[in-house]
Amino acid sequence: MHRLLITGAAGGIGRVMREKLAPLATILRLSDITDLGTAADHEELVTCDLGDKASVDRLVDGCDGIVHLGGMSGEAPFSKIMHANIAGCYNLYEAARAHGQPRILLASSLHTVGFYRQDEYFDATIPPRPDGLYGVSKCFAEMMAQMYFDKFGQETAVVRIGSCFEHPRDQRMLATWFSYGDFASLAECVFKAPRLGCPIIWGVSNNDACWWDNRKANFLGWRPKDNAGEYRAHIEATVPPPDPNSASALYQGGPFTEKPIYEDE
Ligand code: NAI
Ligand code: 15L
Repeated sequence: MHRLLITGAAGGIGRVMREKLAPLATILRLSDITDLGTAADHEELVTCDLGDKASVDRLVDGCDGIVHLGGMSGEAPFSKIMHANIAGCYNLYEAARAHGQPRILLASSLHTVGFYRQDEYFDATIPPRPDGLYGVSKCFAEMMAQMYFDKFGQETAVVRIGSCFEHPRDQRMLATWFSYGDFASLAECVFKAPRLGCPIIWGVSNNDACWWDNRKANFLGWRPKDNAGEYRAHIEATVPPPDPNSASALYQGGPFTEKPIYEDE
């Protein structure tokens, strides 16, 4: 494709995808509200608040694909979730509708289903059980993707990311870890697929421990390669095991299930 937009490009996943996804497009348009450093020859840097509709409209103009990572990535007061995740998502879909419906890879989260237990195994047709306002905002984003597909034919890969970090960090992440390499290979499949539709895909590596059935996304031909199991011995040796009755051991959303509804500052 000619121009791929990555929102949230200054964030943890965005900084890595800035390098890994460069081969997918001639030009990478990178946006965030925070500093993005210096542009390489193939990069355009755009400071953009996702909550600002006119700015998002200009941001999306001329793009052939979007990896939407920007927004609040954890529990936060409602005003922040509302601005970045809910208004931001609406602004992005409206801009896409106005500018030729570029295919979108949407960063959803396991926190859409955080109140399911760790001894449950299911596919993406299970009803959501979000574990906080952040999870609810990701449910909203997933519904926006479905509605814009049904109403306008806008294609989106809804990726319910587990835990996307360099390495799994604790026992729960032995099941939820999503390696950067597997994220990048999924993005390649999403943007190269002749037909995408609006699937919900579990963003998770090929871990020995597994809570989610991804077979409905098999049509994409994506096969994650990394396995958090390779870190099990290291985690067990360095991270104290959680109390078996704690949220970290009981629920898929782990400690997110115990966070309060934060007040606005
Ligand atoms: P991050 O917090 O490191 O990056 C998010 C970026 O969005 C930040 O650079 C931030 O400045 C930007 N942002 C926040 N509000 C904004 C606004 N109003 N306008 C424009 N930009 C704004 O998060 P991370 O870990 O890179 O995650 C990326 C996406 O993936 C997020 O949407 C997150 O919810 C989702 N995700 C990440 C997971 C993970 O394990 N890293 C797990 C599940 C979902
Ligand atoms: C998420 O949705 C967060 O964005 C990320 O920072 C992690 O906390 C992840 O979930 C997780 O639960 O491991």
